[in-house]
Amino acid sequence: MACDKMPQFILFPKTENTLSRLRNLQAGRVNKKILIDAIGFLLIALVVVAGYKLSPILLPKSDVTVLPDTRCDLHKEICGATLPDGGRLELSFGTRPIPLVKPFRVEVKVTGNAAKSVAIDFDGVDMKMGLNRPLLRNEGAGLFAGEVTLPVCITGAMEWQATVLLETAGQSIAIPYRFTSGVHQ
Ligand SMILES: [Cu+2]
Repeated sequence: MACDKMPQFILFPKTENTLSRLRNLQAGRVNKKILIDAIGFLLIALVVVAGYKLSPILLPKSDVTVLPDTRCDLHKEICGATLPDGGRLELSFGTRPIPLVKPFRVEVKVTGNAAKSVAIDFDGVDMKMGLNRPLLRNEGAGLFAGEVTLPVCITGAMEWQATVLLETAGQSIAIPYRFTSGVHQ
């Protein structure tokens, strides 16, 4: 009656060899399944971690967003913004109108507020143009400067957003400026 309790033994010769081979085969299948599950899980974890790490790179992170003065044209003039805790910021480009493909100087002047660092992020409003975010050098007395080169847009005219990213002791402030490029000059 031992056979009734272990019906699988009827189907296979009762040799130790076959049984151990069967066990190895089953163990192998289980191991393979666990391995595939583990790889799947690791891939998902990798995507989640990469997405989390990349998100502040792709979308500049800030505590406050301040809109610049309206009706200011960066192609022609210096454009200011009033900072949340008082103080002013002025953005200007060394070459005007703003050129494409040729590098130009970017200047940010901060007054009435201690800036720790200033970067500027250039991207298309309706078109992702890749990461273009120079960190500006501190030239002293609240002046931060650097160089940037903008690519030509294949569709011709396009709207750009130049977001000044200002780090002060207390907070990070984003000031999104807009301008259009590729219009015949
Ligand atoms: Cu474009």
